[in-house]
Amino acid sequence: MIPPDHPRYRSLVARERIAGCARAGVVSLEGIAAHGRGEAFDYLIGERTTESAHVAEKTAAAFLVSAKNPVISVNGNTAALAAGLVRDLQQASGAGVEVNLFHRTEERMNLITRLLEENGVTVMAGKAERLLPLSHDRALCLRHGIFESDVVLVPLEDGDRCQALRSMGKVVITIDLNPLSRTARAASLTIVDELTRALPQITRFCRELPVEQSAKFIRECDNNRFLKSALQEMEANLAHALD
Ligand code: PTJ
Repeated sequence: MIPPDHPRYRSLVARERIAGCARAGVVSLEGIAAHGRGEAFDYLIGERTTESAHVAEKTAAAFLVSAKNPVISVNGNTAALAAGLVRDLQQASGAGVEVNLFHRTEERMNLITRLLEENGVTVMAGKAERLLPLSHDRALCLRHGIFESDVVLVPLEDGDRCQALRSMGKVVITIDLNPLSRTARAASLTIVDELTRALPQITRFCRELPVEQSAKFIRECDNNRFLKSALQEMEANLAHALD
């Protein structure tokens, strides 16, 4: 039991959740490593939503509410940390939710689907086909889901799949604390913020952003600018870390 007055309470609770979900088979062992990398970058960004991430979150909402066929792709880490937040975003944006895994097994697909459904998410069902330009099972997705989507939100994604989705002409939005990752650089829009801070903001903006402002955020979206400003923020934090 983690004492609520521990200075690292939030981080320790998330870590415990990832560990528990790894034991249950929801999170892959690789997912534990991915979480640790995320924690390290969160230290660098100051464990808060920066001004530029805030704009990126508004831009993500603008893309989602303007899309014809938006889909949220959920993996083990996202389901473990944010099943209820995915439900809220699905309700606010009208997006479909597809479970799509890097380390894919039928058992994990079923466990993650169940966890999402227990939290009120409507999960897209059907037979996955090899439709993405990737080798092996990473190519699998639903024809009426990710394959036919025009805008796809892929939090904590692998760089290869992000590039494959871009090559299919989709708007790819990711949430990734590492602004140097291949995913962050390949995406149409990267939100450099922690998953559980970012999702509620995107949900709020899906509900609040006036339609006329959506077009402006989409027009002005510049992924490189978001990445550069995250790196500048980290640089400034490092420069003053021990002041
Ligand atoms: O459940 P599966 O089988 O689909 O596997 C999921 C993982 C996450 C293991 C897989 O997609 C993977 O290997 O991802 P990567 O390539 O490690 O990328 C994950 C990225 O997410 C890294 O750049 C991390 O810094 C970042 N990250 C980790 N946790 C968070 C995060 N970003 C935001 N919020 C987090 N909580």
